[in-house]
Amino acid sequence: MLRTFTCLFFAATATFAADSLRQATPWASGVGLSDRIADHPEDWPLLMKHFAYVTPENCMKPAATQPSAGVWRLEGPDRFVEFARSKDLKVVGHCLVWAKDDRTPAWFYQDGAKPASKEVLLARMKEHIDKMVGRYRGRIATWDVVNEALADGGGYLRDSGWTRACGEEFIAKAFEYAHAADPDALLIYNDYNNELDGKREQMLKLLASLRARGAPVHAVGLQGHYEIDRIPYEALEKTLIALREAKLKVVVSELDIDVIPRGRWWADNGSHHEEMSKINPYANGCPPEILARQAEQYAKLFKLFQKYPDVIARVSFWNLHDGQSWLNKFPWQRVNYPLLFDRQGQPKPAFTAVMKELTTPTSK
Ligand code: 9MR
Repeated sequence: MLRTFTCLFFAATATFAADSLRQATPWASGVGLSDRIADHPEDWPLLMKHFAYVTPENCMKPAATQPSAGVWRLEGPDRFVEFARSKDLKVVGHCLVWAKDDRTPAWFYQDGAKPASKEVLLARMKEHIDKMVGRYRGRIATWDVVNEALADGGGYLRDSGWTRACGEEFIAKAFEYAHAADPDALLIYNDYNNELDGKREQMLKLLASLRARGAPVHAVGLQGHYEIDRIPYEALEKTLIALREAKLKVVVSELDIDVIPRGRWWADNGSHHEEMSKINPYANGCPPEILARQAEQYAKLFKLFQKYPDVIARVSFWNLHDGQSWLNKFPWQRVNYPLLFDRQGQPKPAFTAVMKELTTPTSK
């Protein structure tokens, strides 16, 4: 009798865990979501079954929240936060400063006809951060404070209105202001390709410098926008080890695996754009062998993550299912399949492979 009960108990536990990502991961399970999630009840069951943390895809960005000086658009973020509260989901605020000129509303940098001074720019940044972090204090426990400040292709920081006026000080200040506005919030530095050799060293230099200034950085976001057959497992592992040594937590903040390689889009001064914008190989469905390869590569990624449960605090996907992925539109229009769930919200081979990896004790 007891044995039967025990078996049933374990069978039930295993079935439940093998079925739900948020039950199976040793870290928090998250997802970036369309800002209109509150209007889409058809997405709620999938969302709540697998994810505990939600990041609004666009509505909390500076360009959306304060498009011109003192003009605030907070209905979208308010609805998002209220929706999350009603479903008992935790919100990742994204993002307070996006250190790219095309992502920062131009007014931030201008003071009449001349460029804003460091003092003016920092005062504007403080006002923005105070408003956002203060408004959601107690309701948003995690913030992407600074996004994408590291330069691509070597060097150190990305050139932007922020660095031109403030050097690297704006990054430390952003963290100080966010911490002052909510001392309980977990504060993240978020970037892409920061696990790669080269950009990793730039990041470690930045983190050391922030630490020396006493800036309250609690975790690093590795966005994890990968491409099939080009997942940088080794570099990623080196980065996880380096961040463990630096005593920083890691969040994989925007995970996906594009099945249509896109790297060449940025090569050779953009001269391949015209040719590439015609590439749409899977418009009528993704071949099973591609989905199988993607599944294998996702599983290998999760196998690696599982070696670092003390480092990885959260893994968030960027979008709920293939039909909602930003990669259907960026950098050109195509039908893409980067996530664990298909356009009907059904589990793909990648989901099965990841769950198998997470629930098979021998693979750890
Ligand atoms: O997925 C987002 C897309 O809908 C927006 O048009 C774009 C510009 O705001 O940002 C995308 O999300 C980005 C995220 O905010 C930061 N990391 C890279 C993400 C993909 O570009």
